[in-house]
Amino acid sequence: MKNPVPRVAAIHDLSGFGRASLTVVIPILATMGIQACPLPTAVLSTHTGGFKKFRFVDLTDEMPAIIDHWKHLNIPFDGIYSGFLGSSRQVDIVSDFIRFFSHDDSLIVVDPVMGDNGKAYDVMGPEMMRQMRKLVGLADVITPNFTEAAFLLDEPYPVPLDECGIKQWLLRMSDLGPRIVLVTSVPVPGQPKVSSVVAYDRDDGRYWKVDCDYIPAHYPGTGDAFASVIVGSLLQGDSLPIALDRAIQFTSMAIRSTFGYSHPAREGVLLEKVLNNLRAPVTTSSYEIWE
Ligand code: PXL
Repeated sequence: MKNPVPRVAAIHDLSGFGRASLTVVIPILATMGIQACPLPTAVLSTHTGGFKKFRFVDLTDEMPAIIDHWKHLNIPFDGIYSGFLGSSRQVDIVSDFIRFFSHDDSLIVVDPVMGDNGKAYDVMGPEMMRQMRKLVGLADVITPNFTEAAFLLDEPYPVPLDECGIKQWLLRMSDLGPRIVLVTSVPVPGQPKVSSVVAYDRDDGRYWKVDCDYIPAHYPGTGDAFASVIVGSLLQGDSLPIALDRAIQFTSMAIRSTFGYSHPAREGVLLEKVLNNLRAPVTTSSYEIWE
C-alpha cells in the first residue's frame, strides 16, 4: 500500500547546535509534506564548521541494531537520503540499508558530505573519500558541492573548468552509478563572484545550469538545505529543472534573509523564518538548458 505521506529514511548526523544535517533535513521535509525517519550516524554538540572542542559521538556500532529493528518492522520507504556519515565503516552499513529497503519506485539520494571550499571537514579522511565513491554508486541522485565532486573524482581543487570540463566531470560522476548528478558551488571562470549549480540526467542526456546570487558570507548547512529540497521536490513529482529551481530559490532566500541580520554565520541560516516559503508554488524560473 502506498504511504499516504511519503516516507524517507534520513541517514545523517544530529548536531545539536548550528543548524546542519538532521536539524535542517527534518523541518524542510516535514514542511514539504514528507515524513523523515532519522537514522542518526553520529551525535554532535555542534556541527564541525566554526566550533572548537565539539563533542562527537560516533554511532557506527549502534546503527546495525536500529536498522535490524526497522527490518523487523518491515518499514516501507519511498526514499532513502544519506548525508554526513560518522565513520567510513558506515558506508557498508548504508549500502546494506539501501539494498534491503530500496525497491523499483524508491528514490535514493546520496549527498556525499565531505568538505567545502576546497577543504575536507575536520573529521573526514582519505578512507571516507574512497568509501564515498562506492556509496554514490548505489544512488539515483547525488548532490556534491564542487569540492566534494573533486574528492569523488580524485581531482585537485581548485580547477578552473570551462563548460566542457564541467560536463566531463558530470559524466564521470554519473559513470560511478547515479542517474542524476547535481553539483553546487561551481565557480564560473573569469567571474570570481558568481557560482552556479549544474546538473546532468543520464536518462535524457540533458544538462541544466542555474547561476546563483553572490552574498559575501558562508553559512554551514546550506548544502543540507539544498539537497533536502531536491529530495522533497522530486518525491512530490517535480521535474529535475523545477526541483533545481525550488532548491536554489529556497536556499538563496534563506541566505539573504539571514545576511540581513548580523547573525553569527556558524549558527547557520535562520531557517525558521523562511520554511513557510516551501509551501508556495514556484512562480519564477531561472534554470537554463545547457547545450
Ligand atoms: O552541513 C554539512 C555538515 C553535516 N554534519 C556535520 C558537519 C557539516 C558541515 O560542517 O560538520 C557534523
